Amino acid sequence: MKPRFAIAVLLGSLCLPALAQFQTPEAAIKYRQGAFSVMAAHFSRVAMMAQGIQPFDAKTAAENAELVGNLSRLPFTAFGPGTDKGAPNRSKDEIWKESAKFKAASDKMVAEAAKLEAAARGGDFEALKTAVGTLGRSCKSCHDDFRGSKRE
Ligand code: ASC
Repeated sequence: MKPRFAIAVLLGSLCLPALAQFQTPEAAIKYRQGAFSVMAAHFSRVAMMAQGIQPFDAKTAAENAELVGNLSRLPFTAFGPGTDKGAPNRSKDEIWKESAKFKAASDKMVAEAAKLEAAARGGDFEALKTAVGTLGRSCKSCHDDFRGSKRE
């Protein structure tokens, strides 16, 4: 390895943890908002079937629940330090002040989304209803604790 290249690689790897995936706080905020919003769209398609608002179709439920499972794993990485401001958002300071509690809530949501995915794949309507209820409560509990009114 040429020395100049080696230095570039070293500098690149040193910058990586800080910048993990986002160049700016605004980019992180928009990313997590986008992930939540697409997740909500797919969750609501499953939830509407579970609630009898839409007819139950096992294949549609499984496809949407799989997306919910995958999308649930995205937002947490976009709540890094310093991403409280940079674009309008509803994050509360508790996200960073009680970061272990926030991480636990996020992990719970991801786990419940995985259960929803498994239930939908199994095709059992009662199991799907239960999983929709648990995941919905996990969304709500995190909103109650960590989502506030809009800030710039
Ligand atoms: C949704 C959605 C949420 C949750 C929450 C459940 O479909 O967008 O944030 O369910 O409302 O209480």
